[in-house]
Order: sequence, then structure tokens, then C-alpha cells
Amino acid sequence: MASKSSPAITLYRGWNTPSQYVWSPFVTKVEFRLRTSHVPYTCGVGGPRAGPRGKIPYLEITPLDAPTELLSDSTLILRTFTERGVVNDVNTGLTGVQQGQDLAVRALLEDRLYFLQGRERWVNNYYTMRDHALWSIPYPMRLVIGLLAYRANVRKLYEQGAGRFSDTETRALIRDVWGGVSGLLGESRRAAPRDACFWVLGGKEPTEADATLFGFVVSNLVCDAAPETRELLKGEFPVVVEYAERIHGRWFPDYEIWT
Ligand SMILES: N[C@@H](CCC(=O)N[C@@H](CS)C(=O)NCC(=O)O)C(=O)O
Repeated sequence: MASKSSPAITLYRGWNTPSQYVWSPFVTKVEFRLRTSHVPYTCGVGGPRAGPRGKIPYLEITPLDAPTELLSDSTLILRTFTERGVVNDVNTGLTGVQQGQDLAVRALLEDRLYFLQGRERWVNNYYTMRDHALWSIPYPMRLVIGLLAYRANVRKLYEQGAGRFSDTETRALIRDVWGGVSGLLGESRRAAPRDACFWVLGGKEPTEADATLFGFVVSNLVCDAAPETRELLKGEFPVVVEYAERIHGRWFPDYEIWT
């Protein structure tokens, strides 16, 4: 728990919606770690272009007696905070095998699913995505910047490889990811006390992978540019939604829940 002399932390989330989850899984990942470690923070609006790496999330630390510090990239923010003892070192008690599994879940979501789901957002639901992602840019400029963002995203997905699959192939690959995650969560829920949170590696406490997983589940449940994934989760993988609902009830009761 932060003391009176703890530095103020502002998490820049990209949107001016302080009581709502945002569409970025990486932002919610950081919020999850801050909240589950009881670290107070305030939400800032600043978008990607204002951040040190051109992406959200980024975070400002303002100590009472030292210059303000900016941190960016969700993994590096959390690594720094873990090293400084700001957030709990949740992975320290894991076995070598569990640490490998934890890293594998994070990589599956951050380095594979993120690109596969980019097509649903930036190509199949382009107008919804453009108007939400570029909310701060007025028309008619948004039309131009939107087209540039569209092209940049299509190019990025093509270079990464996800952009070379058809819609049908992409859909099947996304279903594989959520199917795998659902298998892990189903096992964990069976062993958990009734109505308690359950965690992706099946332990009694969340690990780093839960921060990422919660971020990705919530991001898909609240994102109007991801209607297909939202229906997939609700229809075929209800344990994934239940996982997020229980975490929401315990750690994010002040945020609007998805419908
Ligand atoms: N590796 C970064 C990824 C962050 C990221 O990709 N953020 C996206 C939103 S989900 C973003 O800011 N995109 C804007 C852009 O690339 O211009 C992290 O973990 O923080």
C-alpha cells in the first residue's frame, strides 16, 4: 500500500473515459497489476503520440522531491515497478516450469493473438475502430489520418504474417487461442472455491499472465470493433467471460461492466 510520501502515478490510457475500461489490452494489463497490488493511480488521457514510444500505455511518476519520470511499454513498466517493490513480485514463487508456462501464455496473447485480432478491428470494422482510436482528431483531418492508420496497420499485419491469412483462416486461428485459454481456465475454475477468482495457471494467486489475460478478455468484451470475438467468447467460451466477471467484481467494481 502506498504511503503519503509515495510518488503520484498517472496512467495514460488514450481516452477520456475514467470510469470505463479502454480498448487497449495493454492498458488494462497495467491497471490489473496496480489494483491487485493496492497501488493508487489516476487515469490520464494522453494518446499514443504523446508517449515516449508512440504507444499506450505510458505512465508518469511524480515524486515529491525529484523530477517527473515517464515509463512506457506495459511489460517494462511492470518490470520496473516489480524491481522497485511498487507492485507485488507475483512470479517469484513459481517453479521453473510455471515461469515458462506464464511466459508462454503472455506471448500467445501479446505476440500472436494481438496481431490476429488486428484484422477484425482495423480491417473488418474499420470505421468503428477509426472513430474510436482517433476520437481526439477532428473531422475532416480524421478521414486522412484514418486512412494513413489503416494503411500502416495493414502493412504491419502483412509484414508480421497475420495479414496473409484469409478471414476464415484468421477466425480459426483466433478460436484456437481462446480454446486453449478456455481449457486452462476450466481446469482452474473446477479447483477454485465457489464464486472466488480463479487464475490461468491454476494457483491461489494471480501471476503476470493473468494481468495480460484479463487485459485481452476485457479488451474484446468492451470493443465495439470486435463484435465477432465478443460473440465467440460469450457463446463458445463462457468460462473466459466468467473469469473476467469475477475479477471485475473484486478489483474493478467502480468501472462499467461490458454488456
Ligand atoms: N508492447 C506494448 C504494446 C502497446 C500497444 O501496442 N499499444 C497500442 C494500443 S493496444 C497502441 O498504442 N497503438 C498505437 C500505435 O501503434 O500507433 C506494451 O506492452 O505496452
